[in-house]
Amino acid sequence: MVLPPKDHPRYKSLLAREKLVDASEFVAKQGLIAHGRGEAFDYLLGEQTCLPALSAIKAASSALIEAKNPVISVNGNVVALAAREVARLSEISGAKVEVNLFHRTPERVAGLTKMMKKVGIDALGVNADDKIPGLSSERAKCCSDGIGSADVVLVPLEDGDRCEALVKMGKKVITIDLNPLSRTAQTAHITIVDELTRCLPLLSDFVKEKNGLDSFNNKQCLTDVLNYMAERISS
Ligand code: PTJ
Repeated sequence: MVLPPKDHPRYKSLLAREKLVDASEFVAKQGLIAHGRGEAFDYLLGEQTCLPALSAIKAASSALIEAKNPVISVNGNVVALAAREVARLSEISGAKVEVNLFHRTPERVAGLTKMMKKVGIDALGVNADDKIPGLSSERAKCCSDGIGSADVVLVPLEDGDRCEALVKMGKKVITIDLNPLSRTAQTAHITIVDELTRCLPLLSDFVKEKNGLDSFNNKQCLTDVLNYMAERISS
């Protein structure tokens, strides 16, 4: 990986791009487009965690603390950008990690599982023996001892169809998505509108401190985020 100079004003952004390029064997090409969309929304947030996002992170912390069988679902972008942050959250919360891909190939699942192994996590996903009902995409394939039997699923950088299908299965769905208007953001129970690598450490800290928020309204939170963006634009 070619590291950007640390004093570059866009260091974090350049580093994220390098990480995606470095793992390009296992990141979907479409994932690069998704990342660009995320970057654009992050500009509107001022590349910082806004107060409504902080409430959502606390609500997510409560959900993970109360969960009996939580699972963190990871795709190519998530592993490339945040394998370590996912590993820490998994260790602190006791959540299993499952590789679940939209553009699924056996090679990508195996490669991403290996990348999680390097950070100490035995991720599920290779032996997918279960299906999420109502999905015709490859994302339906999941593990019965992972997403299949989970009560709470954290699905960062998700596509709307699966989010909806997981909600229909009766699971509590937490997502991380910089786009507050996406179908995923609108469908999940708890939407953290924040950048993945910025909010995961906060979420892990809150879970560790048993710091949560029980009363949370996702629709109101999304409205608050949109108002925050609008105020930033108008000022
Ligand atoms: O690895 P695969 O095959 O499972 O494919 C993964 C992608 C990301 C290609 C797939 O899930 C996809 O197409 O996702 P979408 O529908 O483009 O949604 C991704 C969402 O994540 C978009 O709304 C982006 O704004 C948002 N996003 C992108 N990068 C980040 C992000 N949100 C938080 N942090 C980011 N770094």
